[in-house]
Amino acid sequence: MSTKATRSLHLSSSLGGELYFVSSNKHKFEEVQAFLASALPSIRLRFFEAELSEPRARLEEVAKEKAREAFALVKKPLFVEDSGLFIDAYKGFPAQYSSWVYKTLGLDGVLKLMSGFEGEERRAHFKAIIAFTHDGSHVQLFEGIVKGRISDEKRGREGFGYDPIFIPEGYDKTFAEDKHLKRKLSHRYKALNAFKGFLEELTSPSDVETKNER
Ligand code: ITT
Repeated sequence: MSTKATRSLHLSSSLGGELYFVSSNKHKFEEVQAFLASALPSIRLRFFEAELSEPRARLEEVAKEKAREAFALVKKPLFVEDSGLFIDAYKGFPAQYSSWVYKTLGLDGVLKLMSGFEGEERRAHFKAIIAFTHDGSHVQLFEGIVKGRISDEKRGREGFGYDPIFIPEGYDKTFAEDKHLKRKLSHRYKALNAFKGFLEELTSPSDVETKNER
């Protein structure tokens, strides 16, 4: 059996059909749950609520650190996610400071920062990094990005965080105005889709055998 196939089998059995999502954000969990319930119904998703430390580093580094810290608490296969809003006109700010900016400046503060910017100058994107670990040491990352722009005003009541001021590319509604739009296009759903491919490979015995035969 190839090393990759052995590892897949080991990972698959350590997963045991159960997977933890660790976060302080219940809205995120709801979105993750909605996705996995229909995409991978065989996996039992558990929510472990915890505020994990977020060093001021790139999302990838933050997500890795969060996964390792979460494993010390849960000691079961798990994933975490770190996201951020990146505004082109501010060279990607607030990025890893997204949480802090949301709590301090708030949406009105961000809209103020954007006053005087028009059209292309309002371009922004969301990025999500999912970090999965089954042993607290190996960490796999999955990325999702959605491009869009900052709206002129807050619109909509769905979603959370920056959703009322983010309009995905090719549309005129904010994520907070249309949760179906968010479900279809968001950074989180794209990262989850990539993660889903990995989980499918992990939990499908026939796939392991096929690889084994190659
Ligand atoms: P964790 O415990 O999972 O880290 P969090 O709310 O701290 O939850 P992040 O650090 O990943 O999440 O998010 C940084 C900021 O970006 C935070 O203010 C969120 O509200 C915001 N954010 C994340 N995902 C979002 C989304 O899908 N739509 C709008 N805002 C989002």
